[in-house]
Amino acid sequence: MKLESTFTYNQVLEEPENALKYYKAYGFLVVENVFSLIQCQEMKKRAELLVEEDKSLKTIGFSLKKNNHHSDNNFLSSAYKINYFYEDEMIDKNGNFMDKKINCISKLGHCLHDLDKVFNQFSYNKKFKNLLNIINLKNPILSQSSYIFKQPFIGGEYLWHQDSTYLLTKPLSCTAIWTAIDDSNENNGCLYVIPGSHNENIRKRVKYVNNEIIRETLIKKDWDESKKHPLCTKKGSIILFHGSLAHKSSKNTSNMSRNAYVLHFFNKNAEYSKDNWLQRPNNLPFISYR
Ligand SMILES: O=C(O)CCC(=O)C(=O)O
Repeated sequence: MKLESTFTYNQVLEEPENALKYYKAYGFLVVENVFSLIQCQEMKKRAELLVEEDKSLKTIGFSLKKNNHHSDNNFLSSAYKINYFYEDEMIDKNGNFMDKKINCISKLGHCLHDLDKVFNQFSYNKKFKNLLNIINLKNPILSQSSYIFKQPFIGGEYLWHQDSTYLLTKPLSCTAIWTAIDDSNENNGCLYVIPGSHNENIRKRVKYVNNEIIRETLIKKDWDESKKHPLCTKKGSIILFHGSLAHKSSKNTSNMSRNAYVLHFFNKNAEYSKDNWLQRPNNLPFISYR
C-alpha cells in the first residue's frame, strides 16, 4: 500500500482490513472528512473564547525547545485542569505578554475533554471510538487533550518525540488522534512522521517521581531527518498514530494559522504507569470511552 494513501471515514469502516494493514505498516492513518468545516470552526471559536477568558496578565511561558515546561506547576496541574501555555518568544523577561494574548498562546491543555462542554462533545464521539476499534484499541481511555494554535509566524517547533515517552502503559497502548482544525502544510507547521518508526523502542522517558520530573535517555540515537514524511491535511481530517511513532512539527513560517486538537488514548486493560506525569486526582478519575 502506498505511503501517500489516505482514507475517508467510510472507507475505513467499509474496508477495515486495508486501514489496519496500512496502520501496521506505517504506524499512522490519515482519515479525511471526519469533521465538517462548521465543526472545526466551532472548536476554533471555543478555544479562542477560552483564551479570551484567561485573565492572567503574566505567564511563565512554555518552552518547546528546552522542554523545561515539564517542571512547572502549570504543567503538572494541567492533568486535571485547562491550563494556558504561551510561546516563549512572546513573553518578555518579566513574564509580560508582548502582543495580544491570542497571538502569544501556544496551547491549551490537558483536560479539555473532561472539563469543557464543547470539547467534551467532540472528544467522546462515536467516530473516534470506531477508528480506534479498527486498529484494535478496543477499550480506549482518553487521558489527555491539547488544543495547539501554531499562530501565523509565531507558532513554535515541536521536536522529534514519541508519545509513549510521556504516556507509558504496560503493554504499550498510547495512541493519538490529531485533528486538523486548519489546513496544514509544510509552511504552516504540518506534522512530520517517520513511517515505520512505531516498530522501534521508546528512546526517551519522561516521568514524575518524588515531586520531580525526570528525563531519561533510554537509547542514545537521533531520529533520521532524511526519513521524515510530511502529512499535509485538510481541515476536518484526522491523523491517528501509534504512541511509538516518531513525529515533530516545524515553526509556522506562514501567515496562516495551523490549529489542531490532539487527543491521547490508552487501553483500559493495560497498566497505566504510576510514574507518568499525568495523574488524575480521586475526584476526577479517567472516564471510560463510551
Ligand atoms: O501539533 C503539533 O504541532 C505537534 C503535536 C504533538 O506532537 C503531540 O501532541 O504529541
